[in-house]
Formats: sequence, structure tokens, C-alpha cells
Amino acid sequence: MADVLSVINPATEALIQEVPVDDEAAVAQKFKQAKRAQPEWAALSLAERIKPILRFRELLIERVDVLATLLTSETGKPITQARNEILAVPGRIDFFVENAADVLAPERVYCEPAQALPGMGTLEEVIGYDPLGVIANISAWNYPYFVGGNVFIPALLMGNAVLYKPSEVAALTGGAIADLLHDAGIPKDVFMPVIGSGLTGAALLEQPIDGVFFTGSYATGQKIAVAAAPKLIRTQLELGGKDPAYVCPDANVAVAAAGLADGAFYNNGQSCCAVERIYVHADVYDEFLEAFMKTVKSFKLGDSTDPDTYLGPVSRKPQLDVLADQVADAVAKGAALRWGGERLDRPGWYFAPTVLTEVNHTMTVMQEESFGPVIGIQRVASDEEAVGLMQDTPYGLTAAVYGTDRERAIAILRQLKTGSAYWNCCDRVSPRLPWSGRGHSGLGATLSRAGISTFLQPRAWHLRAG
Ligand code: TXE
Repeated sequence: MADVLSVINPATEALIQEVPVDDEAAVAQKFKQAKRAQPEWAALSLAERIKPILRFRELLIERVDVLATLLTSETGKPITQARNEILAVPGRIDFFVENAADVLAPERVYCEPAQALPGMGTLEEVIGYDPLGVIANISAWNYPYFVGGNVFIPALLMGNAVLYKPSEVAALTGGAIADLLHDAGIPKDVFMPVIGSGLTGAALLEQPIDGVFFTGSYATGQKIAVAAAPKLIRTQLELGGKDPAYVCPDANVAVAAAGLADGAFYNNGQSCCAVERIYVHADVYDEFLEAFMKTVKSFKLGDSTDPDTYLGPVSRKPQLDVLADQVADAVAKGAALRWGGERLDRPGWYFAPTVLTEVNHTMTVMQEESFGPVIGIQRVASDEEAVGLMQDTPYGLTAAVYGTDRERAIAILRQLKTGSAYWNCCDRVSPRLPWSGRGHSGLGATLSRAGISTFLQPRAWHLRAG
């Protein structure tokens, strides 16, 4: 394991900072501290645990400029999108705080009156809820505030201690999140950042943790599941997708084109629920393509620190080759390259926004997660053809249908195995709804009440009055 992580600015390729890495011994020590601190944290009242979380909420807003600048520097995320991400966290905190008491409340599910026999007083059956204990929160870099906060905020509210491993691509932001929580009053040993690459993540899984909540790729998710299996602990995996969208012949084409262009290219396509495949009915194909291209060409690409920039560099250098390979594979198999298609000749890891048409499912661009500013658009002759193609993936995170007929859209979406279904919208997450994937997109759910109760385990209380 290397001693330091080199944090590089994707927009300039300059070294920002070298960050010390937690080795096996440091990880073991952090686990010990968290294990010792957790019972005291769980013994506080919910109101006492809510207080520092609300202070964290305030600090996010107060320090948004500094935090957004840091996030932009290490991931290349355009500054306006970095601010949007941070300023959306308070809404999620509000949902968690408003629902925490209800989720935690014990439920009396049965009560038997006392009988006139010795030792046979009233019998009550009550379901109580205990925290899991010390959990590992292994996180991705693409939305560190969202994907981290979806775990550590409800986990802390429910009385768990959290060992938080930010991605190596967002290590400085991970440290900043930890500082913010500590400044807000979360005890240092109750929330501990664990800094490093996948090797540090693997070392964390060696510890006798009580649950692992992972966000990242399918490939790593499988490794996490294998490492966690013998421990028999709660294991939650929020993984990638190859999310499809279908434009019906009755769609409002202008709305569909603008929405899907944003869904495909926001955060440079580096969203788990980014639109990755578009199917368009032949009746509206030409009109859609024209409107879609117009929107894509209007996106401002450039310096991530400029508030008007919509497209910055990709966050990881190796992804440039993945994208170039997908484009080359598609073109070799007959796709038409309508726009972009290559790395830009400028400093930084910039890939031109890329639109491919005449694509089909023999091409990797329609099969494997692109996770970048590349989209394939395929013409289809019917709803049935669209459904068949949308289903042709091992992933199942989200799917979208654009059209004016609600029943038709819902009938299409019902046939797809996805955790989220969108009608006339896409690339959207709500704190009130469960965020989950089917198939290779993962296990378990964050957000919604299900995403709070997942940090608890039920206990059956059989209480007989003496
Ligand atoms: O993932 P990686 P990335 C998905 C998104 C894409 C991926 C991108 O669709 O597929 O995440 O994130 C650590 N043992 N989602 O590139 O490489 C690693 O250090 C333990 C889904 O970061 O899998 C990092 O902290 N840990 C989503 C984390 O795992 C290990 C929302 C993820 O790394 C490890 C956002 C190991 N052996 C992104 N190897 C959703 N569905 O909600 C690596 N890591």
C-alpha cells in the first residue's frame, strides 16, 4: 500500500496535494476507536444526535464556496454543479431528520391482558430497533456529498458509528466532510475518515464491522459482496447502470430532447443514473435528433471554475481510453459519429461530448457503462422493439419513457426490471423515494424510509408483567 495518495486536478493535470494513506494498522486502530465510541453515541437521545446533524446542515450552506471549489479542483466537476450538489444535501437532511423518530419508534404489536394466575401478568410484544454498530461506508467520487450523505447521515442518526472511506478521487472532499461533521459536534471517534485506494477499502473490510454500505462499480461491488459474505453482515451495494430512455411517437419532442441531453451529459455523464442509451421511435426520430444535437452543441465546455461551464474534464484519466474504445468499436461496426468522438487537444482530461447514431447492441457503447460524455441513439419501429432493447442489459438502475400517454409509458416501464422508473423525466433522485438497483445495479436501498431503517436491526421484546 502506498504511503500517500496523489490528488490530481483533472482540468490541469497538476498535483494538488499528497494525502497520507491509512495503512492496515491505522484502519484497525480506527475501527477500535469507533467500536469503543459507538455505544455512548447510541445511548444519546435522538434529539441529541439530530443537533450536530442540523449544525452540519448549516455549515454546508455557510461554507459552500470553499467546499465547492475543493470538489471542483479534485474531480473537475463544473463549479455550478458542485454547488448544486452541496446545496441539495440540506433537503435530504430535512427528510432524514423529519422521519427519524418514526422509524426508530418501538412498535407494540400485541398485548394480552393479565390472567388470574401467578406470573401471568400482562404480556406485551414489542418490536424495538437497535443500530447495527460500526458500519463501513465505502463511497464513490462522482457525487461524494450525495452518495456519502445518503449513508452516513441516516446511519449516524440511527446511532451507528461510521468508518467513511471516500473514493481516492475525492479524498480531499472526504476529509472536508469529516472536518465539517466534527466541527458540527459529531464526536471524532463516531465518524472517522479512512483515506486511501481500494487496498485501504479492502483493509477496512478485514475489520469486524457490522455492516458495509458501498457505492461504486459492479466489478468492485462483487468484491465487496465476496469479502462481506463470511461475516454475515448487512451488505448494501449501490452500483452502476446502463440506463435506457425511449421516446414514443406521441412525445413532446422538444421536452424529450432537452431533458435527455441533460440526463446524458450532466456531470459529464458521470452519474450512476445518467442516460446511457436512447431509443427513438422512427416517426419522431429526425425531429428528435435535430433538437438533441442543438442542445448538445449549446453546452459550454471548458474551465470547470467558470460558473457558465456545463462540461468539464472527466474525473479519471483511464476513462478517456474507455470512451475512445467505445467510440472506435461503434464506428468500426457501422455507427455514425455525429459529434465529438475524441479526447480534446488541450491540457486536462477533456473528452468531447459525443453523439453516435446508427448504433446497435453488438456495440460496447450500447452494452457497457460509458460513465462519460458519450451517448448512442438508436431508431426503433415500435414500443415492443424498444422494450426488447431496453431489457437487453444485466443492469437495472433506472429507465425513462417520454410520451404524452401515461398508461402507455407505465405499461412499458413495468416490463423493465429497474429500481426507478421515469415518465417524462430522467436522471432524478428524490429523498422521499427509495434509491435501489436490480440485477448488476445492486442490492438494498438508500433514501426513503427504507434507507433509514436499513441502519437498524429489529429486536423482538416479549414482556410479561410479573
Ligand atoms: O467506483 P469503484 P468509482 C457507480 C457508477 C460507476 C461507479 C463509479 O455507476 O459504476 O460507481 O465510482 C473502493 N475493497 N455509482 O469509480 O472503482 C474505492 O477506493 C474495498 C453507483 O469510485 O468501484 C472507492 O472508494 N473497497 C451509484 C469505491 O470502492 C474498494 C451512485 C468505489 O470504487 C476495493 C454513484 C476493494 N477491493 C456511483 N476496490 C448508485 N447506484 O447509487 C475499490 N474500492
